[in-house]
Amino acid sequence: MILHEQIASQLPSWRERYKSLAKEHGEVVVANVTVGQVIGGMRDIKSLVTDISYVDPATGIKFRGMSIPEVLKALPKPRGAKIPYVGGLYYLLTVGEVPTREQAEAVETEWAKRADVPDYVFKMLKSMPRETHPMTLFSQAVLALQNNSVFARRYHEGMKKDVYWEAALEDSLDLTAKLPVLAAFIYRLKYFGETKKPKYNARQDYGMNFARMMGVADVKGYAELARLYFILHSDHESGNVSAHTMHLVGSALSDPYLSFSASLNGLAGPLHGLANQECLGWLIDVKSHMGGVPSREQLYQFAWDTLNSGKVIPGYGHAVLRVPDPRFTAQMEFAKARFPEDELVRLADLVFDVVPAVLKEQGKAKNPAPNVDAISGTLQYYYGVREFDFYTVLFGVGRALGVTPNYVWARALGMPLERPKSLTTAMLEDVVAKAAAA
Ligand code: HAX
Repeated sequence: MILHEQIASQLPSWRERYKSLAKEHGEVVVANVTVGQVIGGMRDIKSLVTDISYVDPATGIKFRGMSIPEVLKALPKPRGAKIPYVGGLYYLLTVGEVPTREQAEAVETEWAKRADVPDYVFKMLKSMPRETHPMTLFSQAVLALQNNSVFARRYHEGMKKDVYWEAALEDSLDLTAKLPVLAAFIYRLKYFGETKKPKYNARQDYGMNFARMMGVADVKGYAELARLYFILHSDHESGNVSAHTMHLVGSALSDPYLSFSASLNGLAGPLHGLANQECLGWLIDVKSHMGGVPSREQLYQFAWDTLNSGKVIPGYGHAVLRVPDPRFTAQMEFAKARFPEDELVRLADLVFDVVPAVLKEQGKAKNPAPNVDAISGTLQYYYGVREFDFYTVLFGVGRALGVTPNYVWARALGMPLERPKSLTTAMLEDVVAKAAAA
């Protein structure tokens, strides 16, 4: 299988570099850790390694060293499409090289072979109360698949450490292949009461399959958006909650299903993936409050009213980025190229014009610029996917494309159990007292 061969050929040199860092340079200091970081959510502590993506505060995410516009330009596209194959992105993230059309299509073929979901998973989903949050259903479905884990089975049979990654890759491909089916089934079940098992079509790509299984009216248009959305949400280096959770749980040698289900549970938090449903809610609130797209002055006032009521303006600010998120820009360009007159797109554009200034005046947010969530719901809404609480599931499908290659490489490089050290408050106060006395 194509990804397997590529990883296998790169592995000796990566292992050598990794081993040399650990064995010969283990004592070299990377950075100091401050009290502020210890009590501040470990913010910015440089303590993780990944070669799959890197977030530059000044320019945004780079996938294997490539910016979003470069990735969207370089990856092969399905015939007649403007947005690349998701399989090509998966190849790029996993292997570190831009694939040829054949290589991208080989990943798509691999997914088509593995997309079948066992019946008991649908039964389980159907038996859940209808009001269950779709992220809960999604995470449960992933967990339900766990008994098919090649990694777990082979581990219990006595797998050698240096081939962990092969079993991890098997699970990763099986899992990512099934996610569009699960997500689309949850969508049709929860909001339309449909119980029919969606069918993956081997002649269509990942994005087109998803669009068709979702049952949207404009399948071709939505397939383009689905590809863009999954690509943009795939990876954001490894310190964010969903990626870090996958890494942490995986470091205990929990298989990819167990690890990704945990990752989804982190993604479901309001400060992480759930933010995208809140962003669109805020935009629609503005629209209904003002009876349409407001004037700049009205929007300025509405933004201040939101802040004065103690709420954040969703879609703005970022823990690491200090510029507009290139994932926001890519989605805004997508919308402006296809439906520039849409009211919500015009409103999102106006918000982009007004809100950064408001946040700057308030002076709290370190980054007053938009993040990925400021526009993503608007695009879904345009294509008729208007159930806000489903949006995080879409994020989850995308996120799997980044966290599973990370999982595979973590096993390939023999990354150890993650175990940071804790201190008590008194110990921390002692550190401060000693620093003051010195
Ligand atoms: N509106 C109002 N206040 C904001 C703000 C916003 N959009 N963004 C930051 N602030 C405030 C913070 O609440 C914080 O206030 P306090 O000091 O009173 O606690 C202060 O500015 C400093 O925060 P920061 O250091 O700039 O930002 P953080 O790293 O703490 O948080 C967040 C980053 C993204 C969580 C934050 O900007 C926020 O809450 N934004 C709105 C929600 C949102 O868009 N979340 C989606 C993030 C993207 C993502 O990860 N998706 O999965």
